Amino acid sequence: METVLVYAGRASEEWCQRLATAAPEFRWLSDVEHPQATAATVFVGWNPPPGWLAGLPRLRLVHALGAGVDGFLARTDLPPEVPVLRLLDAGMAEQMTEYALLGVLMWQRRLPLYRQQQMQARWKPWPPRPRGEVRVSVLGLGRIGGQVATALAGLGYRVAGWSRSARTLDGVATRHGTQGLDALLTETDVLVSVLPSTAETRGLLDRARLARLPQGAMVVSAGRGDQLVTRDLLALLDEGHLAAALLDVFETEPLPPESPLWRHPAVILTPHVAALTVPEPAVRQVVTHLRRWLRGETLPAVVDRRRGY
Ligand code: NDP
Ligand code: OXD
Repeated sequence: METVLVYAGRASEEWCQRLATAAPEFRWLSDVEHPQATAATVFVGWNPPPGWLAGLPRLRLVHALGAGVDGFLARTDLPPEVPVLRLLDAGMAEQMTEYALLGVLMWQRRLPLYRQQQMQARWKPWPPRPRGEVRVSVLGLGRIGGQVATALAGLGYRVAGWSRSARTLDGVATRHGTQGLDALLTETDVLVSVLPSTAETRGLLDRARLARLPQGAMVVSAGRGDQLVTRDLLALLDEGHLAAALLDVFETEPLPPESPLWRHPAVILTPHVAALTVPEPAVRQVVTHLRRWLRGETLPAVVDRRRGY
């Protein structure tokens, strides 16, 4: 019987019980002090404390309880030969679509401008912006971003998308590569980033790229915070080139109290909640993946460590 160690902070025991109920053929443990813990061959969880995985000498597989694995790949206690699996959508794409839509509607219905007018007690209506004229660009067209882009296109927005390799998506004008990005930015009213954090995406949205967005554009950042250069974003907001930003992810989380983002009038921020892990589909997926792994079958959720996602 394979032993699986589970860690999810204060929710470790709850996750452990859910997983044990769904797959009793594994021995599930959430207590690292348990005498059997060092026998664990599999780790399932999120953000274990630094050094934690070094206590598992027989570790052969890691399954993240999330979609982005940059945190796992940056660890020094995770041997490079141990495969890392991740969640594939598992209920997160729908939430991310809602989050993106929130940003798109803010821009479409001119909420940042009406907010400014409200502060000045100014009553001034503006003409409507038809959906078909709102240009939304989604960066990252994977399990989550792909669904965000097609859902927004289905609602009637003019959607473009960007990925590393060439992709085809119904109703979405797709581009890839650096040149593809530069061209796409000039035709974007609302930029939605759902990219993973990798060596290639870190610092991607800097002043030069953000300045390519048309005057008055808006940024929605929900992939990883290190893609967006905060000081460049703030400068472009202060200069009035960008209208607003809806931010869910940050280079340092929790966002430090001294960050100017907290109090900037054109920024709305949320504490990394754009798409939370949903227990039922996540448990189903983890169990399916572990059973396939046990049978020696091909796994669809293995992270490519060289690519970084
Ligand atoms: P996927 O791995 O399925 O998709 C990643 C997408 O990003 C792919 O389309 C990929 O291109 C593209 N991409 C990666 N690197 C580059 C690059 N250098 N240039 C252009 N495109 C690139 O990931 P998911 O869709 O499952 O998740 C995406 C990210 O969303 C996660 O990594 C995580 O960081 C974030 N996330 C945030 C949450 C939140 O609550 N804020 C919740 C869940 C996830 P290609 O198609 O060519 O491979
Ligand atoms: C994830 C996240 O990657 O929560 O799942 O950001």
